[in-house]
Amino acid sequence: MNQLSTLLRIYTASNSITKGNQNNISHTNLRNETNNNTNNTTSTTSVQSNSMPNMPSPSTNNMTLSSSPNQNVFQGYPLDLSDIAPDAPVFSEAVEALLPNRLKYPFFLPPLNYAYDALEPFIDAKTMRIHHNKHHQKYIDELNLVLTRYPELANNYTLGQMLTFADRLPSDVQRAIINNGGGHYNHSFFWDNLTPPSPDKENEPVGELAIAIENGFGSFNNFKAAFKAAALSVFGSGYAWLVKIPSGRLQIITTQNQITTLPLRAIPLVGIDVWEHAYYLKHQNERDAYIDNWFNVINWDYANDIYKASL
Ligand code: MN3
Repeated sequence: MNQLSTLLRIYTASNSITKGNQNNISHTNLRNETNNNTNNTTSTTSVQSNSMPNMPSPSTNNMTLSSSPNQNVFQGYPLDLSDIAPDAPVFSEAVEALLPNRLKYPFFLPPLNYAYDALEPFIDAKTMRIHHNKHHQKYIDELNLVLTRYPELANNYTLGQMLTFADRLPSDVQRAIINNGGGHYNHSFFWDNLTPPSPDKENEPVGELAIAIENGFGSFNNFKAAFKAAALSVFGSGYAWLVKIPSGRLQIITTQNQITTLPLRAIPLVGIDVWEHAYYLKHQNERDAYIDNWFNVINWDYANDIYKASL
């Protein structure tokens, strides 16, 4: 089965299965792209899906990890990254320069390119402040803490490498790095992928990416409808993404919790955080309205820069 059909199956599956199995199917298929070990993948998802959907709860997940019967499935220390050159890019240098891939330990909260209230009225200042200062910071703190246990890993490999090759991480920290490293990566991207709204024009794709979206989805409106459906389909916490997959095509995918697009080798172009902490203060349970508002503050220039760098 080629990668595209697998990706399509991810999205289709999440629309057609029962609630109880939804997380596992989506996540398992995603990880199966590069990882034959489904036991650990499935257990990661099922553990996380039991946590509160609106809280990062990395400490809770770490505690669950230590009592998991499936934890001893990878190589553990010493690292099984011996064939991976330290600091080697996963994507091209040009693409990685625009993404959080090159971030290295110790990790810090990146400043926003705009004020907390700059996305009003679409995303409110209070949500932005708490989301950035508290939620994102928590992932970073947990990631730095867990990496003190593996200096060789911390000092040699980029965040992008740790997440791309997460199936090879030491088993006792693997889940914590997927959760908290993924949280750092996804949020770092999410902030850069937002921009203050323009008062006098509709926020639409630009440049080469605009053409690629037209070609891939028929029209921007078709893309919006498909993307919104995908974002609504995420059960519990996760993300919807527009990515460029290795074959070169654009694709909409979803990921659970803080799973990134990296295990798929998919380059993120646009991504929406649909954890409840991203919208609950302003929109309460109305994810639908949050998605509509978010479309007004997508940074299409940034998305197009990434796309152009990938060509
Ligand atoms: Mn978030």
